Amino acid sequence: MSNNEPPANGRIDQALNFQKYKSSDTTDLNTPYDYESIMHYSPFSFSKNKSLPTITTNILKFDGIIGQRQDFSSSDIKRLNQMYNCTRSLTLLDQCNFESADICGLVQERRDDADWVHKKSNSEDHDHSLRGKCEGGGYFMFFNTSVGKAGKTAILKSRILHPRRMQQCLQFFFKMTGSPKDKLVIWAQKDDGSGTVRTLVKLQTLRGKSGGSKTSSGGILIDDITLTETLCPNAVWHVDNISQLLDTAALNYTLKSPRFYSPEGYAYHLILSPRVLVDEESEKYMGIFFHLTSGEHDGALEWPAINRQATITVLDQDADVMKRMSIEKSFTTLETHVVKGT
Ligand SMILES: [Ca+2]
Ligand SMILES: [Ca+2]
Repeated sequence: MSNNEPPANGRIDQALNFQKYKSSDTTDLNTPYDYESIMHYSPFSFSKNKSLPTITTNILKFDGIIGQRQDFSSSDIKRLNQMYNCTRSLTLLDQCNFESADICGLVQERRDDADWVHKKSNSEDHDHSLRGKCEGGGYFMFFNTSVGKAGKTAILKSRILHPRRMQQCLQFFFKMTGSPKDKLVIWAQKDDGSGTVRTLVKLQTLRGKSGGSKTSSGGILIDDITLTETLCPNAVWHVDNISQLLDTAALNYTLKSPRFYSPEGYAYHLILSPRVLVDEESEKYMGIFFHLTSGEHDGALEWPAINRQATITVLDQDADVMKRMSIEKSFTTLETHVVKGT
């Protein structure tokens, strides 16, 4: 169909309703394509022959949903709130928990070798959003690397997002169960300066588990993607079985993090003490300590490291970034903290 012609079954006098618009002429207000919108036309809108549709959906199950006039969709409400300057999140750009078949408007690339599969939790692979809390529910995206030729690729692409700030942080949960040769590559496609989004920047390459067999027997799972307009944490320390540690660890038992480096190059460790004795009656506190340690760049750094800020966040892992109740504490290193050697 050209820009101004209706489909074969569309009424000529309604051609206006079939016009295509450039993304620069419209705005999606940072919301995904919305099959459930109260504004969406139905399959037989403006048709000459009422038994043939003018609109069919790429995801079949939405054929019966488009054109609904029952109520606003959740994205309709989000867009209305934005258009009329009602409350909106200042820092959340996008998030997806893959619980709906529309996979938040992410698009499967057609010119690659395969597609990601929208998969339901099973006994081996669990969804992250619901983590078994809801029986029979929980979806994630899966790329099977155990079949097909070596080097096959499946690309999942977001719609164009419109950031409002200078910094963005992309976070998601993933699991790679295949061979060490499996790769999950994160790309960002950016404005090339002329308003066209096409400049590709490789952000990171994640690899399958080391020590696995040469031929892959598993795949790649992703879930709970969030894109916020904040600084990403400098380092993430994942402590397994934290609930169990909080209940059963010996008093004043400590756990040491790997060595991390700050953006400036200072090396540091975190120490976690799951049960700390604060006073005689109580031993229910968890302590987290931060200390600098020797590192590869020490010779080139300024010492003592005064007026540097450290922020420690205990991350609530709720899949919905808006509902997380994380705890955050910051402190700045001062002259008075320096312990002078003799
Ligand atoms: Ca999920
Ligand atoms: Ca594909």
